Amino acid sequence: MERIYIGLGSNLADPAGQLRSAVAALEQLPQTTLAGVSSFYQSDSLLPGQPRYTNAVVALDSSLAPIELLDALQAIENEQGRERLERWGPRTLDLDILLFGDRLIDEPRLKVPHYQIQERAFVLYPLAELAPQDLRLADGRALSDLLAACPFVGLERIFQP
Ligand code: ROI
Repeated sequence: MERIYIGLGSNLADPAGQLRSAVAALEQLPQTTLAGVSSFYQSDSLLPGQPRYTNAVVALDSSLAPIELLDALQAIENEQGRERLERWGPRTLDLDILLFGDRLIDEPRLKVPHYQIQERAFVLYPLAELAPQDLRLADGRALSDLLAACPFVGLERIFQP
């Protein structure tokens, strides 16, 4: 079993409902138990001209292999109507593997820790709700240092619906 953190995001078709459906789907994954769900947060898109996003983080304990989990996450995204029209386009559901135990993964399909984790308040603050205070990423960076360098700006915490 490894502790895995998944970032969830949506900005189309009832984003909070999309996140709740995704949590229910994650709970059904084989060889996996749900260990925690953060609050939901709203924020403007990093790219202009898109609706606001709702984001959250989920903790899983799983014995799935990373690529098996990635395939399962993409299946959930597809089941929830994700259309891959443009790379950074609006989406009904985005599921990102943020951290996977102590692993450093650098494969074409999967880079862990997620490469933009340090820039994204909408990932770091919900992650901090679930992770131990002294968490270090597999690359040695302390979560507390990343939080200190990424102000809680533009985030609106919405209590878990
Ligand atoms: N902006 C926010 N606030 N949340 C996201 O999940 C998100 N995802 C994206 C882009 C378009 C970069 N902006 C985002 O992919």
